[in-house]
Amino acid sequence: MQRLSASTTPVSALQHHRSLGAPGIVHLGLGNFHRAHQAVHTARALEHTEGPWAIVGVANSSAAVAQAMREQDMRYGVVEISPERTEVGVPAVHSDVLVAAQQPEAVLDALAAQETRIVTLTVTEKGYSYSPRTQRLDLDDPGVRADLDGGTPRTTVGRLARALQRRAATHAAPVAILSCDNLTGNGDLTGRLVREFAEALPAPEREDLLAYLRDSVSFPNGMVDRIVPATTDAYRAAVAERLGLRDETPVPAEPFSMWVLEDHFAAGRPAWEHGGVTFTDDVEPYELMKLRLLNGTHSLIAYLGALEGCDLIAESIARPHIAEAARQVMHTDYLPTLTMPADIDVEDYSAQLFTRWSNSALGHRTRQVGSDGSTKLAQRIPVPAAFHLAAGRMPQHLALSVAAYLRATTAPESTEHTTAIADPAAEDLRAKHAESGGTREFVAAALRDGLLGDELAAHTEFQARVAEFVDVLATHGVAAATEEALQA
Ligand code: CS2
Repeated sequence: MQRLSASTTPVSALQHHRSLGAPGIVHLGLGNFHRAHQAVHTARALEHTEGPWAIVGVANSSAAVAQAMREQDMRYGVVEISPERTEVGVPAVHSDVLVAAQQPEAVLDALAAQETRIVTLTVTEKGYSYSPRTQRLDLDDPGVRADLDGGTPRTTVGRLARALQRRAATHAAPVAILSCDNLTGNGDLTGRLVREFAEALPAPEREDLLAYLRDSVSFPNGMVDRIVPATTDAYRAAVAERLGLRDETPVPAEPFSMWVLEDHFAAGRPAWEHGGVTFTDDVEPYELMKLRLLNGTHSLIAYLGALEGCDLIAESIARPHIAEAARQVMHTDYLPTLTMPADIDVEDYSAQLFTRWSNSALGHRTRQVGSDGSTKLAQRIPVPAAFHLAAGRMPQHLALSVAAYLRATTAPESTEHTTAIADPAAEDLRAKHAESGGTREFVAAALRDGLLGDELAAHTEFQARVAEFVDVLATHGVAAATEEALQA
């Protein structure tokens, strides 16, 4: 079978027919999410209005995707899949790909190039080198310390700051840095972390970088949303079947996609409004709605499902007691903490979420959503939990979410799907679990170092409730725990 390439891509699948302009965007984090979300919205925008907005994609360490994209003239299929239909599109918007671990200098050059006018990032919650407890740059992180000492930077924040220094010292052209990760106030946070890096530099360097940041760099906030699983052979087969071509690096995605942005681009932007992007002065309501109703509920579905032996999110949400827990956490715990965006109907939005989670054709796995809970949950749970606790109410299903995470992480042997959940804090949590005299003590130890911020670390009642749920999960299982949360 012929390989997907510039010359073999069928016109019917091509999502961007015009010639590619200059590389105006450098993207850090060449994962599936970027390739199915930002790349597709950008292809649609460029199809409408041409411009110098080709994307240079930077993989962090994995060379496989970059290699396959090079072999395919930067082309890959986005396999849009639902139980009703499968469609393959080819967003032809990348002009080059780099691998940061192998080409760190080339990455700095690309970020610092005058023609680069936007830097976008999908480096996941754990890629920002910040302390979830203080929300500040983690100056104890060895990577951050090494980047501050000089040499070729290895962390994302270090890379951005060093590239911005180089821009300031050479052409001083403005640039926007656009985080596309699931973090509250993702643009504000990124800007703050880069400024904190700058502030930790010696005096002359510090002042030059801070002045450039102030005058020429913007950090728009944005909300991103598309469920994008990992690539499997089934998706390679789908491209082969639909296009008659071999694609080594296709991306699966649900049909739904949403991107809401603040329009603060210091050096211009693609006509994304023609590519399905919503622009608004206030992203926060969209961001919080999505982080809590989708992502927060997703975590609960993933941990309860994995603990019950479900491989897929769709399998998990098909179980009535898990669906009920999802409804409860959404409606009772998350919704009261939100001001919904004016153009979104809450009933429609939540019904749509259930449909999206139930997409059985997608193959989205509980282990994918469950992984990295130690960095994800801090974005999803503490603020809503504190909201209810301050009003004297116990958010039962948020406590259950934390309990299910702790149980899945400290009893990985529960099922093959809990075994497969990866988390940078797993070892530490398991050690605390092994050392503690009982579940109460363990939960207190787990939260003590700021896993879910300072407020929950000090809230003994919340911890007691979490501990009770951990025990019920361990001795009676998921159905009993969801029943108990419902009855409480
Ligand atoms: C998920 C997200 O893995 C997770 O934690 O909740 O990746 C989710 O699928 C996306 O944010 C959807 O936009």
